Amino acid sequence: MLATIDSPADLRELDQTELPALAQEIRDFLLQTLARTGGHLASGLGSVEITIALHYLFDTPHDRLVWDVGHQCYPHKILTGRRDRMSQIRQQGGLSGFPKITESEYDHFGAGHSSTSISAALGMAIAARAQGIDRKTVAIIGDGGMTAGMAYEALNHGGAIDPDLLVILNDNEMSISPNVGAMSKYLSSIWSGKIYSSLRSGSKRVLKRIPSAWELARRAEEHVKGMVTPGTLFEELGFSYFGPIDGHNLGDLLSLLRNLQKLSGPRMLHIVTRKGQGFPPAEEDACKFHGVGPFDPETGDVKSSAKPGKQSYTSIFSDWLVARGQQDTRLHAITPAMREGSGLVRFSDEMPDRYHDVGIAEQHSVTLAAGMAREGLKPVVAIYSTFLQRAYDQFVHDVAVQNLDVTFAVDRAGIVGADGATHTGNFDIAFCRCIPDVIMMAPANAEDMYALLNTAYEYPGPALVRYPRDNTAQAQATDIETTVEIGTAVQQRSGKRAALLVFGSLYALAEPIAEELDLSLVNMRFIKPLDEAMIERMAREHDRLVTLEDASIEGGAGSAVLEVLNRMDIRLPVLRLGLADCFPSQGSREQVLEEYGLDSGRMREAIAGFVGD
Ligand SMILES: Cc1ncc(C[n+]2csc(CCOP(=O)(O)OP(=O)(O)O)c2C)c(N)n1
Repeated sequence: MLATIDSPADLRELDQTELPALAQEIRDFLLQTLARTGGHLASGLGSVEITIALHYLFDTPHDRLVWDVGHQCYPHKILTGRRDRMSQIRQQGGLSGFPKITESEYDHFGAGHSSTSISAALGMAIAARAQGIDRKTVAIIGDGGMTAGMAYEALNHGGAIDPDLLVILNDNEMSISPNVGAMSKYLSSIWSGKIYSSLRSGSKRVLKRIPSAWELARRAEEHVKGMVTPGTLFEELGFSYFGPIDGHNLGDLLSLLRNLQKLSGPRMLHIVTRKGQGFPPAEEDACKFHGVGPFDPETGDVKSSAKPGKQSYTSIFSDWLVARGQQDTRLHAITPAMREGSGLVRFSDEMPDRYHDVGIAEQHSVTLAAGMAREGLKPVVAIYSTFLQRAYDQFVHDVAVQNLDVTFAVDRAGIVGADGATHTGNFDIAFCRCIPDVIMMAPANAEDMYALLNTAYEYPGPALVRYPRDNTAQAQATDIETTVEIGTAVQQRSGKRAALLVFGSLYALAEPIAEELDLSLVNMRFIKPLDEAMIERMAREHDRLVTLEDASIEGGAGSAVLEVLNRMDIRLPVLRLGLADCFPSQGSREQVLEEYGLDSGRMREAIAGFVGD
């Protein structure tokens, strides 16, 4: 059946009785495809039925579907004419792993970061009304997405202005790891409470009897509402609440959605699904299969990507955090919903009282840390560079202005690979280095990583260590002692003509180039404060300077070097290597670095040309 569906129009040709079989085909297809490529599996397996139901009933692309985060939209891509390109998802030149407005007319709003869907859909619903267009708008958000403040800002607004907006709350009790927080408990209590069973039997009876007339639909609404008083919280916010219903039961989904289509105003449908549905290894360990590399579709065994003698920067941070936490009980670790990705699993197991998963709440995570620091704790916020963007004002206003002692472990700084532009951490240098009293560092290797984390932790104000989604040569030992003097760089090599000033992990690529071209080589370590004496000496001893960073050139560390030279009134040619003014594309980290001229071959060529070789 799936082979005959090239658009939702084809889907609508099917009889409703054929849809469960189609759901099975989509699952099989997803499994076989992602087993080869890897990607976001578990969430997509859980959203198959709701995707079918929405495209079956709603007039897409005229009606708008807005997927939150977007990692669960693979079934949507399969049903909207992209089935043949699924084997290239998240690869260079292939389909994005998220909805993307330039990719399809069915992708009504781009995503990647979570909890934007209700706001965007509300904006669209307001636009439809303002333009006199008869159209339905649907936001689909997970229970994880519902832990972010932005989702409530949108509910608060939408519930007061009567938009024609349907919010589907896809509740699987999982964020990437098990979901946290009071809202998560509230949703579970609705589902597990007695009300559920009475609703299920009651709603089936009701739905069978619902004729299409408006008045009866309204009466049905009242009836259903009467059965689901636990949704009061959403009702109080102005949303008519429906559910919870089993989000894998296509019959129930279609019946209820048909009636919801006839209503207007802000409505919320709460569906309960299972992450990884239909693939036992993913049902049992949804976290492992949230975003997964290639795996065996029979057993679920994931192919190892470990490289001998190498270690990820994340795992070094993980080792450091555990060791430092054992030594200092003031250390509290905070993550906005990224326990696994940020390397906090061991810390959470070993020091659960000092571990805080705050949900997808980056803003809160940073101000929470500020509050802790104000009272003498030593918080470490583990956060991806791209998600730190969410907490910029909290970083400036709550931490930096008050010069509070918060350590930021900024992971995924620079090129991230398959997630592409929405997740690339290319802006953190530019947006952090303009803030007074902050120190910002970038390690060139494992030993640096330990030393700079120790330095950040000892520093009594805001300190950031940025490191990439990459491996480095294995560290000799876990070092929680060594610190370095603030604002000092290390000259590693003396050469002729030009000096290569390297900020961070691209150092490993720069070293052989410096050897080959006989250039001076400096591991800058600090982005802020810069080692101005070193920059001045390098500028006076050489004809040219080259700066290198895994970050946006605009506003980046190389630009900071130019500012220093300008202040010193030193004039010499400077080549700044980094990410040009762009939203970097997706691919493997190596492919993307190559695309932007940051692989060793192209870098060597650019530097050789610049120094006149
Ligand atoms: C602002 C932001 N922070 C963190 C993430 C990382 N992230 C991606 S998916 C996800 C969990 C989403 O859970 P949920 O919305 O319930 O969807 P599910 O995968 O359970 O279907 C998280 C934390 C993100 N995408 N955006």
